[in-house]
Amino acid sequence: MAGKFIVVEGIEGAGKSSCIAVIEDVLRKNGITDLEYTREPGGTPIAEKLRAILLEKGSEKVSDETELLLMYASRVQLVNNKIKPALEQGRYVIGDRHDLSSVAYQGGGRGISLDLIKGLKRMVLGDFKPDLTILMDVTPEIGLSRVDNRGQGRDRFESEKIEFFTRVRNCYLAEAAADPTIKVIDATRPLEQVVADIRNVVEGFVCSRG
Ligand code: T5A
Repeated sequence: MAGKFIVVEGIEGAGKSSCIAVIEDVLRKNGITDLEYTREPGGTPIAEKLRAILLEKGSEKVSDETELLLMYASRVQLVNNKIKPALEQGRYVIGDRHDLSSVAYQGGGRGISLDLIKGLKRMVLGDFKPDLTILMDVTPEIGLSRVDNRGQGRDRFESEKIEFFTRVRNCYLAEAAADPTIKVIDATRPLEQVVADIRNVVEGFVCSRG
């Protein structure tokens, strides 16, 4: 496709919002100004309804398999109706989470088989994948303390135990070790250092594309 899809991943409070701002800045300074933004779950009217179901702390337990299927239902709506059309027009798309979140959270966190998740992905999205993924890596302790400092309470996922986020983080790191398109940033450090590393990764990506 003519455009490029850059995704930011990480556990809660890893600093994905700050990372997206840096990506945008680097792209604009390189003359890439026609940008599309997405977030997952969500990003289209139907996908946003699924997001509300997924994040609310309701009285009915959401089973792990339902969670996985709703994540992919949301993702397929977003990829088909927003991401692919933008890429076909030659635009850059910056995504707040994508498929790797399902591998890390529903696979690593919930314990659903990674083969099953990757098979489902292939079935509904084929070989579609981001051109670059930036994984903001923090310990769950640091990430959750940042979430709490925002003072907005915790959603259904943020209410999980530390052990859940440790499994999610380990799965993210294992996937990154096996895929050169995933770049890991140590996001436990002060923001200036984190920003400098993100800048280098995105500059390198843009230069490699000419
Ligand atoms: N999910 C999602 C799945 O389980 N499977 C899936 O397939 C998908 C797509 C989405 C939830 O759904 C789950 C994962 C999630 O639990 P969400 O509300 O979109 O829910 O949650 P998050 O994406 O985690 O969003 P957050 O806002 O919680 O995380 P961010 O974006 O990483 O946090 P951010 O950037 O706002 O930073 C948090 C705070 O830390 C500070 C920032 O200023 C901010 O206040 N900060 C730093 N402070 C000090 N030093 C640094 N280096 C800092 N970097 C940031």
